[in-house]
Amino acid sequence: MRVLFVLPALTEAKGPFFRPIKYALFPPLGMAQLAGFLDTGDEVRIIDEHVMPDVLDGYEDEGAGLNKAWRGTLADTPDMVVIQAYITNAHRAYAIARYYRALGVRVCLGGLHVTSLPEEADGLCDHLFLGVGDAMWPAFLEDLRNGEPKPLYDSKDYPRTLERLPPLRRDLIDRRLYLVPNSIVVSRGCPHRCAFCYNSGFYNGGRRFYTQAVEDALAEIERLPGKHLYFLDDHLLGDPHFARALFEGMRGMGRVFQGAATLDSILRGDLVERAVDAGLRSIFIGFESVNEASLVQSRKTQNLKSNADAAIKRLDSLGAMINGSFVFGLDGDGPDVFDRTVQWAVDRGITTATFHVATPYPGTAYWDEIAGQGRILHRDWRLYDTRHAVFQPKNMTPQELEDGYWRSYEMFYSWTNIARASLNHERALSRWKHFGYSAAWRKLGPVWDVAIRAKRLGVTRPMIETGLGVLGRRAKPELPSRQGEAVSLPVLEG
Ligand code: B12
Repeated sequence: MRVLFVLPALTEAKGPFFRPIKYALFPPLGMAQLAGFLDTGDEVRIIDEHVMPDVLDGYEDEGAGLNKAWRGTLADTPDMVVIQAYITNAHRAYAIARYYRALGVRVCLGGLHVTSLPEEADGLCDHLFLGVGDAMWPAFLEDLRNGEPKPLYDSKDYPRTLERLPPLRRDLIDRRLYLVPNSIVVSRGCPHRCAFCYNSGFYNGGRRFYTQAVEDALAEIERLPGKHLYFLDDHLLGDPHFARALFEGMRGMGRVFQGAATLDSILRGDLVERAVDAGLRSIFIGFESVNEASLVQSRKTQNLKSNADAAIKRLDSLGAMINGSFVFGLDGDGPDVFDRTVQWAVDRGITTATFHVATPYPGTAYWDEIAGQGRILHRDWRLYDTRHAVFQPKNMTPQELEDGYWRSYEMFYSWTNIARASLNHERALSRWKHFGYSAAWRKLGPVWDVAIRAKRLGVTRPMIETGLGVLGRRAKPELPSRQGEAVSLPVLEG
């Protein structure tokens, strides 16, 4: 079988003049995972439109033909096309599905967005997949071999497990195209139930949080070259037993890594010390809001119960940088929320901040609430990118919300605030680390862009590692220092 996997990109990621670095951060792990289930005799290719030529010419639904870059390749004559739709790329995913369907190619469509709104995929594909793919995808392949593939597969009808998965087909990924080819996922889902999170709908009807076997996770890590890893798990510390065993296994591997976790997990036991000991250098934390009413609305109970200052202090004393994530426009927020949030983050020495315009995703409790109140402004999913106000906020206008969002980035990454925030660390080394890192990330955009266009991201990696080498060193001398470098990337900025 000739199988083409496609991760479609949204228009912005394909801009002829500027392509934000965030689209070249991570390879399509979901596609590489599904490709792992195919037979050795199958011919397989993954196209990630974020970093490769578009599959189709033009972004119009009608009349788009195969891009000449792909003529004469597998993309020209596949037997089956597998497409992943997330919210902002859904429009593009549907165009690609239509194109191949019209050619009579078997089209499989899955991913977060079609799981929330399966009706949108009606008539666009031969097989629709709802939910996480790891168990239903091999079941589909089996049905296909037996000549009885079904039109609809739902992950709630299959066991949810990461045990005994075939290794990801990383050989299908061109590492040179990504800044962080060593991204890795060792779990699915999250133990929490925040109202705005896609998890609430995606993992319906079955296990909502589960991990790989520790040995499998360690084996996957061993297969990755270099030092730096980025765990894309929603909550790396979500299962303390698993996390402890993982960090124990990673000790001595000489890795440096980044990942995401919740506030409460930073304060629980000594897990975070074990993580730092294993190489954790920077952590993504969803603080979400400085307003209690907004935290209540988003059901972020783990934040309400936790002492943010204590968690930040603890990470600072361990030399781990923080990428804080904040959402604006929840019902507890008024027009003062932007200044207050930036001030809060600067005062606490948060190294990098990721701001989001609150965005109700279909399938979430937050969507149900806002849509139920008739506050959704439109359903152009391309603008559901957490930078546009797509709903009527309670205490400001949509324009005020968007303006405040952009202003927050400007304020947070002003030289004055970078300098101020840098000074809010206990140790001098952490202060320099903070200053160097946030300055580099925010102010060197054009350099990244050139590197992306020249497909030379691989070249920039050691550059950053060297640049941050000294800075990544452990702040606490009594904890054994295993390695010098850290690449610390904030992720998923809007
Ligand atoms: C990496 C990443 C990106 C990368 C690109 C995607 C990539 N390379 O895969 C980048 C940085 C470009 C990106 C951008 C955005 N992202 Co993003 N991203 C992620 C992240 C952190 C990891 C994705 C991943 O690798 N997961 C691990 C793999 C194994 O899982 P998977 O990709 O989901 O694939 C599995 C299933 O979905 C399913 N599946 C998927 N497709 C198909 C197809 C078939 C046929 C089948 C059978 C199964 C199947 O099976 C796969 C294997 O189990 C997720 C969060 C997360 N933990 O998943 C958010 C996430 C996907 N992103 C999200 C969002 C909102 C965005 C943005 C739109 C907004 C933002 N501010 O970040 C932007 C887009 C920017 C814009 N301007 O519009 C949301 C999506 C919500 C939704 N309803 O669609 C997520 C879930 C984060 C969140 N918590 O809200 N993102």
